[in-house]
Amino acid sequence: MSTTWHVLGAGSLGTLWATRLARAGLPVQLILRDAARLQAYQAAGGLTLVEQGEAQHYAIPATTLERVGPVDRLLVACKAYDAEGAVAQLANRLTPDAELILLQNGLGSQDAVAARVPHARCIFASSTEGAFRDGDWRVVFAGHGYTWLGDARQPVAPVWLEDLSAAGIPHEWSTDILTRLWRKLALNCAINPLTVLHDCRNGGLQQHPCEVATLCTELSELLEHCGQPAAAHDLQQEVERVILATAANYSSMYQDVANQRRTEISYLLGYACVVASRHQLVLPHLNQLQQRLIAHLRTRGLPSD
Ligand code: NAD
Ligand code: KPL
Repeated sequence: MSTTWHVLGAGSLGTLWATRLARAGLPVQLILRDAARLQAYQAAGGLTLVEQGEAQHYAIPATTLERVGPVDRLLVACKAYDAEGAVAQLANRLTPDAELILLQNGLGSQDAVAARVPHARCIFASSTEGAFRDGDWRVVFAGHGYTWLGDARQPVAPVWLEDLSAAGIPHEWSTDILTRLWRKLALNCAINPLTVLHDCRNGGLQQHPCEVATLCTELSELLEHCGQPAAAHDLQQEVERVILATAANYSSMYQDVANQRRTEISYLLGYACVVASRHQLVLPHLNQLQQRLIAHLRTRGLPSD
């Protein structure tokens, strides 16, 4: 009998993973916040995944944080700011050999979760897949991509990667997952806040080449100081390439702000600034960007953390 995939956070990525695992015949159970969410889920009768305009319904079993039984394998698909609190609520249900897969973008939340569950194996993930919710319990698979998974403390790949292959989830085991996460964080820091402040699509940043270049210089300096020179390599060229390749898109942070949702600023730009100050690095443009973004979020009535 395969180990059950417990999915904590039935939002965009959680649904994208849960539905593909379930349709491959693998055991999946959703863990919902409380009885009210469970009741709403049961009324909907399951999750819906929309792929290329076609909606498929999956009646995946669900339970609540309070009622979940022993958990061997946990996919944590909450936002970065919710991950630690959500995991803490079920820490006493984790078995001695439990493994957690952390899908959060940015950095900081993974260490916070790992500190809450010191006996569990925490696998970090970085994904370029794209999904969004277009209704309660309904998710649109918007962009095909790849997910890198890795464990900086234990380089041996887990056997359950074969479940991901069976489910058609494109993935690769990475022995340098921290470098991947830092690189993605740097890309997000160079692009996302500027799209919010200039109120533009990613392509609009082609009108601000000096601002982008200055941020890339400071971010590269930070990466070098953090022992991540590979993540700094040709950063500016990659940022420019991503701006061009995604010119018509709105960044994830832009979309969060436009939809009055809390951003993950503390795990992206905020994390970069905290680490810079820990290294006593003076990065004036990065700090100024953070202050401008915080002020912008406050004027929109959004949390600035
Ligand atoms: P989301 O907001 O769509 O889903 C998060 C879900 O977690 C929500 O359903 C929320 O109700 C649930 N949740 C929060 N706290 C909970 C708790 N205590 N108990 C149970 N459920 C709880 O978020 P998302 O877009 O799926 O993003 C998840 C993470 O993945 C983020 O860090 C994001 O940056 C990253 N990511 C998302 C995408 C994407 O395309 N959506 C792509 C790459 C990375
Ligand atoms: O990941 C992104 C995001 O919007 O969050 C890209 C497209 C790389 C822009 O930073």
